[in-house]
Amino acid sequence: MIITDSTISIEKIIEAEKEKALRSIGEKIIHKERITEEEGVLLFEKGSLPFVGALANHVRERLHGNKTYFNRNFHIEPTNVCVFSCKFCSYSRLYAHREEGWELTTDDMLNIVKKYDGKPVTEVHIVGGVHPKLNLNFFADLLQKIKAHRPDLHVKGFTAVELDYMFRKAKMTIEEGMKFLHEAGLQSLPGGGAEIFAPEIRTQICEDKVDAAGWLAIHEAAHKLGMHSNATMLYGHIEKFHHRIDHMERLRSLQDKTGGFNTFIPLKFRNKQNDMSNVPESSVTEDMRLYAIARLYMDNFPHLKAYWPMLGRKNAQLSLAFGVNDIDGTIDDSTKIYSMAGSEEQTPVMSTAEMVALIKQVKRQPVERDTLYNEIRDYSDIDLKEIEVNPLLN
Ligand code: MET
Repeated sequence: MIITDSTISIEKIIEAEKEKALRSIGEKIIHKERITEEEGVLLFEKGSLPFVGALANHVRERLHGNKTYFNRNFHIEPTNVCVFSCKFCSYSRLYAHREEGWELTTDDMLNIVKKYDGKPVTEVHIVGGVHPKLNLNFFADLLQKIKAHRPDLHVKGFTAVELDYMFRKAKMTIEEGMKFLHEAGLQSLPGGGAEIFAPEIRTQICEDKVDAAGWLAIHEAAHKLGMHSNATMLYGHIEKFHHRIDHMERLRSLQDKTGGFNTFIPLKFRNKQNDMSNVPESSVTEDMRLYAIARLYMDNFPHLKAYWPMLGRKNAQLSLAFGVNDIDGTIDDSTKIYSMAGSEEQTPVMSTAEMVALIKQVKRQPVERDTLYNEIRDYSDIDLKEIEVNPLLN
């Protein structure tokens, strides 16, 4: 079935589905009932793209209407030198080969922040390799200096993997370490390092970094301090459908407990220049099915994000019809993680005008947000030409 007419009701789409078990999942979704793990797996096994897509779009519009969020942000990647050897990673260099990588000083990083003085960015996103010589005090000092220079810039930084290493080296508990960094200026956590939680996959692709329980405990500790965080899932490699659902289930359970997650961000495995280059990448169809099923399963996550530097901007635009309501930020060519893994976005930068045009082209409503999803500006009625010429808007 091809959905070409947006006036076809979701009830009709469910009714037309041949598979009874899928029809019953559809009924649950429209009655706002939670779907089970078995039903999640069934959607992956049997749900056609039009079926899961229409349901996900229904949920997305129920939650957010046409609103599509983005922010104005930049990244700092302090180093790509890393103690870990994740097989899917195209970015890191071991300490023994650090001359092939980069190690920024505090001043280098402050100079990156200063480059944005007077520019209307609202967030800096800090992630990178887990460097054996950069410790908790180094990063606390960096946070303090960034906040002293620009107090209104929201600092979202360090994956649970990076934090786990920092806290262990500092011999602090998770709670102590998190409080220490929070007081130094850390406001939110990004979602990275989650990969796939199930140990039979995790040990094959990233055996030496923090396990599922450790990752979740760090996010829980952040939530307890009133901080918010995001969660990712690296998909499309050697995991099976039930591993994806198991991953989402663990996140959904923690979210029931804390409510501290903002956004779920599926991350597509890209296969260039890494130890898993023999594994083929997922198709765009499978990517869109994944977004849709994630929207249906993660019923307590307010937002679903398509990270465009990984997916390419055109596919990120397409995902707006499959449950996605956020396409991350302007980025300003400040991250190398996915370009090094072979993404078509080799220099990830989008102006606000480009971001707005991308969203408007598919008849959605572009809304700039801050890290915590406070709305900053609705661009629906602002002319693209005006955005291009006004430095405060672009
Ligand atoms: N160091 C991070 C992690 O494994 C990833 C960010 S840089 C590739 O969680």
